[in-house]
Amino acid sequence: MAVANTAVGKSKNKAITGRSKVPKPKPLKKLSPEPTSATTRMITYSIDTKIIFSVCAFFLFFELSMNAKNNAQLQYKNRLKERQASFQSEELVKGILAHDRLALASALTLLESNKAEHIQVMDEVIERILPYTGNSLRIGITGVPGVGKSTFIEALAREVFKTPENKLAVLSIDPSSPISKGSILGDKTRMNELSLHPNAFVRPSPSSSHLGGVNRSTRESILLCEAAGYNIVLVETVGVGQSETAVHAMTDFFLLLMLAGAGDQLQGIKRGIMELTDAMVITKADSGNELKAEKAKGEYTSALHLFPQRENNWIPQVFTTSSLEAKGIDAVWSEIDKFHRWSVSNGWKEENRKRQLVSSFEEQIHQVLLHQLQSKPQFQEKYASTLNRVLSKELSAHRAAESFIALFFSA
Ligand SMILES: Nc1nc2c(ncn2[C@@H]2O[C@H](COP(=O)(O)OP(=O)(O)O)[C@@H](O)[C@H]2O)c(=O)[nH]1
Ligand SMILES: [Mg+2]
Repeated sequence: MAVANTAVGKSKNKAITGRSKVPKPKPLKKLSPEPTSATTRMITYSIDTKIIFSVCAFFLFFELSMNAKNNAQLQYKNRLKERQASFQSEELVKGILAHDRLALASALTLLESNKAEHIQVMDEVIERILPYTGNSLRIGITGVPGVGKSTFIEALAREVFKTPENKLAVLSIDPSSPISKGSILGDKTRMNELSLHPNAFVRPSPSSSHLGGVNRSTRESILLCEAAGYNIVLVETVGVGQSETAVHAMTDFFLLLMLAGAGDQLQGIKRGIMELTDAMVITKADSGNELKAEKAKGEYTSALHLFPQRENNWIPQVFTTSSLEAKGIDAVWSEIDKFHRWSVSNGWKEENRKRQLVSSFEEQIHQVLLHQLQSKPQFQEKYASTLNRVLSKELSAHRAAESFIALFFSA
């Protein structure tokens, strides 16, 4: 179109100059033909391409800037979380070392959490309080539900507090019943009377929190209590399942509570647990039950003699008690105290603690390894296929485990 306009303009100028012979006006240059459809397509195409390019560039720029912004935000949030975590762990450590009950309670709550940031905080806290741990007598108490553990602990605490400097922490492992979805330790877990004592700290221990289960969380709960100034830490556990062996592996003195006349079978007490006890207590020796309790004491004393001698040469005794009538509790406490002084003076306490740490370390290796394997995306599939080969008798369990682990280490 621009070309056509110029032609018209030139012929007009010549007419104005007034020359004699007015030249025939040149025929107007033929307007260039209407663009063909191919040209239209080309132009449209080039315009489209430009538009597309610009749009793409815009979106690319937008995306990049958004990404950069998001990354910056994420980094900021992570830095903030880290700072909050270290701030939180700093506060907790300070509080615990200042023997502040609230700080101890908060730390124990965080131990129960599965949130990554809480795990990070608690890992930091545990590491920092470690130098202030270990200076306590750790007592494990086990027995079937209803045997009277919680009531016994309250009665024992009265003995403990006859020495005013004593500070007692009670951790109750309460494996909530999977059927009733409720606590099987019941209301007594709270130990209301004991909880009110200024030198006592009562707390249900997380039965299984993050990586490591009962063992790790209870062990770390014990450490927290020690760092918070408790010189006696008592762990109550139900004598069913695995928790009593776990508790034995983290305490210095292990006490088994039994009912008179209920029968070992009924009480679900395995021979293995009797082998672990440092003392046995026949509970509820009152209300006409005294003779039965004395008889049970004799039977269990003979039964304990049948076990091979302990590596530490300690001879476990059997006691009868009534927590309600405060009978026999003082004898049990003085036995525990005697054991403690004896095991400190002959080095057994230290040796046993060392062994416990070694097995705890080995156990954690298994746990961490398993956790890392489980976090691999192919874990489920490979696990199922390898297990099938074991079930179909194609592979032995040992070979299967080796090849299963190799799958992940070679990847
Ligand atoms: N007669 C009598 N009853 C007791 C004694 N100790 C505990 N009990 C009762 O036994 C029941 C279970 O006690 P508890 O301490 O909660 O047992 P846990 O489940 O082993 O902790 C409660 O009703 C107590 O009152 C005792 O020494 N004598
Ligand atoms: Mg109880």
